[in-house]
Amino acid sequence: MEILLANPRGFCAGVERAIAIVERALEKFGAPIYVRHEVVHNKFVCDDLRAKGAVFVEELDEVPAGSTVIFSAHGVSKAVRADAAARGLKVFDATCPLVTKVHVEVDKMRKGAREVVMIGHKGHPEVEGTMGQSEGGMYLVDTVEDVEQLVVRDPDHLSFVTQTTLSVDDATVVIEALKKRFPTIQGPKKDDICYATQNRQDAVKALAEQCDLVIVVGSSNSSNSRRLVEVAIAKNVSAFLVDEPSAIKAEWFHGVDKVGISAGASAPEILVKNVIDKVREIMPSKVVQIAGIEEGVVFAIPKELA
Ligand code: 2E6
Ligand code: F3S
Repeated sequence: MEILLANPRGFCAGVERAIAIVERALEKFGAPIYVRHEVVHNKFVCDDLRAKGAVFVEELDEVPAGSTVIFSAHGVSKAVRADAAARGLKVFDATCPLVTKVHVEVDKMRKGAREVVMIGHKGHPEVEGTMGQSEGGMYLVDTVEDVEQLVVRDPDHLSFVTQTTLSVDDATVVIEALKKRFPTIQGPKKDDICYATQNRQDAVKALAEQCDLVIVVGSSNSSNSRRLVEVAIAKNVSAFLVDEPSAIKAEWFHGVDKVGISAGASAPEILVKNVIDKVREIMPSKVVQIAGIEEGVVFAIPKELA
């Protein structure tokens, strides 16, 4: 069997930065360091940080007064930011700069007296954070059906933003539906899907065309990782999301000549290596790296932690 490795795959610049912020805070201030929500949606990464002294909480009332808290890469609402300040917590913000960019867009739209439609998945922390940049005037849609049922105050003063990790193809369809229903709606040039999401989906599409099976390394709560599985399935190949090598089943490989492996933006390369080892244990295989674009994106960490 042949194992084809997607490129690019795995960590993006926002994830590298978020993990570095937690690690540096631990080195500089010592344990415990509180982190609001999983800093990135990966079990292995969070378990590793937990072992080093990070304490993950969902709400700020779980953080003792005077402590240091880090906001996860997915961002937070203005209310959470204000709550942290009111509690006198020392905050480091690991929100990905590309999520912050969307927050800034929402702010500008609202200041321009426009209501904002967000395209995103209900309940996801990034969606909660971005929707929480304004107290009112925000609507969430996920599907074309949601667009059809949307009731807004003034259809001629409407803008849209998107979650950063949507399926590029699904988002295009929802944006078209929005433009059809609200012809004067304004928005980003295309969408707010980040470079890493776009590149990993493109790489999985290319990979799926050459494989009978695709394995994506990532946790089940990772939106961008789940989208990679969907992209592969849309290319008519079997695809599975695995959090760790033990999730791999020998029966997946019956009649398979080529298996593609990719990883979500929050999945570390060590897990990819362990997954490759597990696949080769089941079926002796040659490993081939598929050529892909070099990303070369780096986001600096806050000066106080540098
Ligand atoms: C922040 C924003 C986007 O579930 P999702 O894909 O959003 O998050 P992770 O942590 O799996 O990936 C990185 C990320 C962080 N993506
Ligand atoms: Fe940021 Fe995109 Fe990664 S929004 S955290 S660069 S997946």
